[in-house]
Amino acid sequence: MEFGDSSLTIAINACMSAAAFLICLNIIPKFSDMFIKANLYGIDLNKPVQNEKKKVPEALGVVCGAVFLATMFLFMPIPFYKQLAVNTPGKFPHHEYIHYLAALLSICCMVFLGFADDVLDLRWRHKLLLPTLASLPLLTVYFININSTTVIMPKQLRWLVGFDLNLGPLYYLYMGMLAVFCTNAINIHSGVNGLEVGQSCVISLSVLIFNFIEMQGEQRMGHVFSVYFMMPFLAVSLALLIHNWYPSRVFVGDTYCYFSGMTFAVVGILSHFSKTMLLFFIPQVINFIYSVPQLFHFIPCPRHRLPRLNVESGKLDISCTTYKTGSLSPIGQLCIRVFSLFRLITVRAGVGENGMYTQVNNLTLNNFILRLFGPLHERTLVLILLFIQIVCSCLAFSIRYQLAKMFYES
Ligand code: P6L
Ligand code: UD1
Ligand code: MG
Repeated sequence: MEFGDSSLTIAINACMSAAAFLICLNIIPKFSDMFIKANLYGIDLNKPVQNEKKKVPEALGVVCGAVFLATMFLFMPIPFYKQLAVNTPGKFPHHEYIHYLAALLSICCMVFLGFADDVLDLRWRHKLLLPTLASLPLLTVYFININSTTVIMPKQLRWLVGFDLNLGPLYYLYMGMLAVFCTNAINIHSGVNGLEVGQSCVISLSVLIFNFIEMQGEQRMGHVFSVYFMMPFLAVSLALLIHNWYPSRVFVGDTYCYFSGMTFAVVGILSHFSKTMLLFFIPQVINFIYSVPQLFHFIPCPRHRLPRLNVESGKLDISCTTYKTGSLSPIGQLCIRVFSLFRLITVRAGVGENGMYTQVNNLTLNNFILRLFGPLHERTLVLILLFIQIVCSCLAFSIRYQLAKMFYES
């Protein structure tokens, strides 16, 4: 396919994305009541008491996912219109077409499994299993069609391991883990109105910028493929963001987090920029690393770790987890000691009855920001977090284009 061709198909994709945006924007409110009737709702935990009984429809990400999939199904034949018009037997590029099918199968699986999670409230270990399962179609196609498992080594290491290193099966493990990481990292960096969708919008916009920069290079078709997925994704996400923005009229649910994480993983893997993709996840990586002690239960992890509303001031305070002093495992104690050494946590010993308990703030980036800036209004907190996401995207670009020069030629 020539370059002129792909600019036409990109333009068609952009128009279809605009239509998807408008459709999503209009149908999400219409679905809200149906979701509440079907018992798919949550309570906004950070709103004052008079609002506490108000049901907010949850898992509206499934509407976005459906509109996204429909858009892609309609779009899919378009990049192949020339071959379809002629349809010479044996000439159709099946190996290219199968990429679209596998990508959409993986995303579709993930939306379905994410919706199941929202309806059934699955356990944490399932949250690791589901993305692994959903990424299998993708990995199979990667194996059949691409099967490139070598990574280019930085200049400084070439004397030791050579120009490149074949990771073999480890590379497939890495790709499976990428899907698990992307989905769950977005899901746990959440809890204030608009954050889950907001961060996804910033990431997809960054990916689009990266794709348009790289489209001039050798790997053009990979980046065009990524653009085809990212534009409709950004469109449906923006529509959802408008409804999910403070004060939320709908919640996105785990469905959306899985859908968005999987879309990023699919695009990163099939278009060969998974490492650059990870660079756009810096806040999520930091939030994940900070959360590790609670995720592995070295420190108790309550069901919700989102910041707590101070009803008098109307602002959000840090939320805490409490444990009996001295009851932590040695690893938990070590985590507390290391984090306090770097002043990353607030520890209050001697609380509760008889002062037998210790309180630590929940280990999330949200709480960390609140520690730095003091109590904030929910909307301010989201804006700060999204601003951090944007700054980190700029950092990612400078790492990718400046720092990478020190390790790789060109
Ligand atoms: C395809 C191509 O562009 O080269 C890549 C360029 C290009 O290098 O590959 O993305 P690709 O593009 O497929 C590599 O092969 C860079 O973008 C890179 C291999 C080594 C990757 C190393 C790290 C990835 C970071 C993952 C990066 C080169 C510069 C390396 C600097 C490394 C610095 C990373 C800082 C990240 C991140 C900050 C993380 C915050 C940590 C906070 C800790 C408190 C994940 C980090 C995980 C940490 C456990 C198509 O055209
Ligand atoms: C993850 C987090 C949890 C956080 C939760 C909500 C971990 C390990 N898990 O759990 O700490 O509390 O997301 O984001 O980090 N809600 C709000 N306001 C919002 C978004 C959600 O009040 O802006 C509440 C609602 O009650 C909603 C519920 O969170 O019903 C949804 O939580 P869910 O997505 O099921 O939580 P997890 O993803 O399991
Ligand atoms: Mg969630």
